[in-house]
Amino acid sequence: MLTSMRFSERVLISMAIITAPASAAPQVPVAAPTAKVEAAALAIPDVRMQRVFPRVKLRRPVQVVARPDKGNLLYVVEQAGRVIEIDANDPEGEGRVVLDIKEPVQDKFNEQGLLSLAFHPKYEQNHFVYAWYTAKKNAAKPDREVLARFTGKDDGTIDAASELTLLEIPDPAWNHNGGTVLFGADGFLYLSTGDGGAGNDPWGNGQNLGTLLAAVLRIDVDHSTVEKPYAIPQDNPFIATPNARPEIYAYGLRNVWRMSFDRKTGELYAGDVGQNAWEEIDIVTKGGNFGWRCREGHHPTEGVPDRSEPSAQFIEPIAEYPRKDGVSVTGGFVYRGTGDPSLDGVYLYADYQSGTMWGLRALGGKLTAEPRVVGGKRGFYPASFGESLDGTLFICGTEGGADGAGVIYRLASGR
Ligand SMILES: [Ca+2]
Ligand SMILES: [Ca+2]
Repeated sequence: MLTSMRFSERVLISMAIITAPASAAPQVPVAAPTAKVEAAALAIPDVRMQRVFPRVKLRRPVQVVARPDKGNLLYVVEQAGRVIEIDANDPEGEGRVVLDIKEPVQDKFNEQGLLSLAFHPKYEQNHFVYAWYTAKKNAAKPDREVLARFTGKDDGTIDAASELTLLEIPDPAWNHNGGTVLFGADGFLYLSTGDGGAGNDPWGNGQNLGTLLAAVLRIDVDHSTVEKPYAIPQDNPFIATPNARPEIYAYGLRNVWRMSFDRKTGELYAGDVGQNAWEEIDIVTKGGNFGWRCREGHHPTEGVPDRSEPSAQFIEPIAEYPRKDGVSVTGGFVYRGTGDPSLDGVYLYADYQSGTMWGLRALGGKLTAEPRVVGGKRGFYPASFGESLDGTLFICGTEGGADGAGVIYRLASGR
């Protein structure tokens, strides 16, 4: 493993080579002041957590999302099936419930519930909002995961009766349900599904392109077909592959709980929760196979002898951490706000159980600064990071146990 210092030096050297004109001879060494500036640009600062919205009563908040047309409004997803609206201009406000779908949502086990919410990029015009949740079974339907569209009202609430089901995936086990729903700059909806559950992928979903599980999906929700209430983007990678689901954008992913786009580079960062040994961070690329269940982090798994070695077919993670540092990765965001320049370009992520928070820098799928512990809090269970329209980052979760009080912190550089 390279140390960050050695890695920085290597980057500087390669940059010097790239930026030197072809005709320049002899090569001049990198001047010390330039090296200092570059080293500062690659540094990763400590990150402190500042409690915000203390009067908002939250139970198991699992996501904070910003409304695209009103930068002051943040929506907090509660796992049991409620959405709470918070006005950031009213730091002492109590928030208000704008959606309650506890009735259809199955929230019996810890990984179940209303898991993610995404506003359509043109929400101001169409008032569409998308939810990913585990649903209660009934006489007609089994345990399943549901991607549904709801419609917001002019008063800011979301009409529970407006539900339109876009996708239903039968779920073989209570765990590993993904799941982040979000929109890309391309206007398409992205969804992480999880491998179905149990342990060690007993159904072989990880490497199976014929299932929507263990994947990141990409669909066009602005168009529909006779068969489906959505369309398949023309350049989806497996659209012409026999027996593959055309919705699949990337696969070989065990259970991407949280993923986000770097709003500057467009790269999709995902935290893929590991089995018994390694938690990993991936940069999800179109058509990519991220290795599960042949690989866990940078390591071969047991029981798949023919396919467990490093191979060109598997895209390795950009970072990993072992069990001693945590048990369940919560993927975060690359900071792109303007208020905190030292954090620009740092990808933040955390572990749900240890409460540790890390930062790293990456470019083009490769680390440019090794992960380092930047903060976190013992006894805090970070369920999700969130990003406001201006790029301010938040983190939400519970304190005093996984079922403790729901809290939101704002993140800023410094101790
Ligand atoms: Ca499941
Ligand atoms: Ca992997």
